[in-house]
Amino acid sequence: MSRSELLWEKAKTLLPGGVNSPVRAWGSVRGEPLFIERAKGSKVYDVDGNEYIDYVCSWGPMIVGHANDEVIEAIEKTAKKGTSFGAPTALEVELAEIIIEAFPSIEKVRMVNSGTEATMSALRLARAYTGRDKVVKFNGCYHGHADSFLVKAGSGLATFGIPASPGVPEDLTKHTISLPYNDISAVEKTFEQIGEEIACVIVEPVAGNMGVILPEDGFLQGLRKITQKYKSVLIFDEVITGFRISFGGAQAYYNIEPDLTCLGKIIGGGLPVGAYGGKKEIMSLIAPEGDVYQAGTLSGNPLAMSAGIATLKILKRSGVYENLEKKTKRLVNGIKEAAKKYDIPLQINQIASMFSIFFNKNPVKNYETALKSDNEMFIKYFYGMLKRGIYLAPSAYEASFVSIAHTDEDIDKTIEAVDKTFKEIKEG
Ligand code: KE4
Repeated sequence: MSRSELLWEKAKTLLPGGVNSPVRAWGSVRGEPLFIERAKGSKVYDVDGNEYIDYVCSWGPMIVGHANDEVIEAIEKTAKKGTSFGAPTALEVELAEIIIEAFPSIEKVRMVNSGTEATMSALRLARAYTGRDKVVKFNGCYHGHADSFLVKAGSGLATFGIPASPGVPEDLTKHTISLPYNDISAVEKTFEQIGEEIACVIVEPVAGNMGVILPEDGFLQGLRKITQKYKSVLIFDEVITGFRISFGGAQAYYNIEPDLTCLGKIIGGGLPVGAYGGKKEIMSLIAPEGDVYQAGTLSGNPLAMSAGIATLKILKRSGVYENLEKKTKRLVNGIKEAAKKYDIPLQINQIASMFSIFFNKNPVKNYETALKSDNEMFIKYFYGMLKRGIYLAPSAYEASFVSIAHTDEDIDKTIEAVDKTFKEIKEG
């Protein structure tokens, strides 16, 4: 047995499903996960010494590459002075300043320890600010595992969410309405019916949890207009897109100003982090300035702050996003050419340095279409790429990410692996 296999057998006796987060268990690709021992730049290495070009990037955070020298140096320097004080530090002020400068819609920001905490707190804040209980989300968007977001769409419009997990009370999810992504008329109809009861709309401005799905023209603008009309709070969940799509996130790219923004992943440079922020008028309700309670022992942790600051300083340098997009587009074009060469029906949604492949004849513009993709093809693709040294997310409904550490040689090797994998699939 390989070391991965031995560790897997042991992990399954100690951790639920052998993992600390479900998607890592490779259930969607019916496999057994590799245990990763170390990583550097664009590469990850499993415990058996195999090297892979990594497009998971820890689900987004590692945009400057694994074990980036500047990030590691910042963490080491900070760690030598202690790891956590439970007291204010200059580092959290510095990271807050960088975020507020990058996101004009954010006048005040609160650090937390995960994206889930960020969206959970933003929802509580929106409910307090409006005095309303209802929340609108979108099918296929994932905002972390807070109860209010674990809902399945009700059967018709404006019908309330059904719990998507045991342990989530229907009493809570009845306040959540989940609508089809990119369907602005469904949002209009819902607001016409119960707009005065809706505290907020929360949306991934570019969806990254049903595969990558881009907002159709007018969708985000429509959300902004409707929430202003009904005085509901518009929350952009930019946990993935923040500092990924551009230094100012998706809101800068699409020039839309939400009322609250949730961040995570990249701003912690690979350490546990989340943040939510927005207009002073709203954020001032958060304790201790206001009465909306939210707290956290390790919020603003010095190590996470220093890793985040080092990461954002690198991203702020000129040409970073142009280069990321150029590499990503070259990879995507190479994949499209290989699909054409072997006549494999495929859609690719790409923006900046994130993309997804759908084995689907039709353009994928919402969750309902994404679900019609050929998952068996994805599994063949996943393993075909893995055996050729390419490490992809073990699910058709996750995003692939390119980092500044991915070289031209990495991109060439990946395109070659795609060609060989598609050839192998075609020849059966
Ligand atoms: P965390 O609690 O996992 O830090 O963040 C939750 C979250 C919130 N909002 C968006 C848009 C997110 O994508 C996430 C978390 N993303 C998933 C993968 N797409 C994390 C991976 C995992 O669950 O292990």
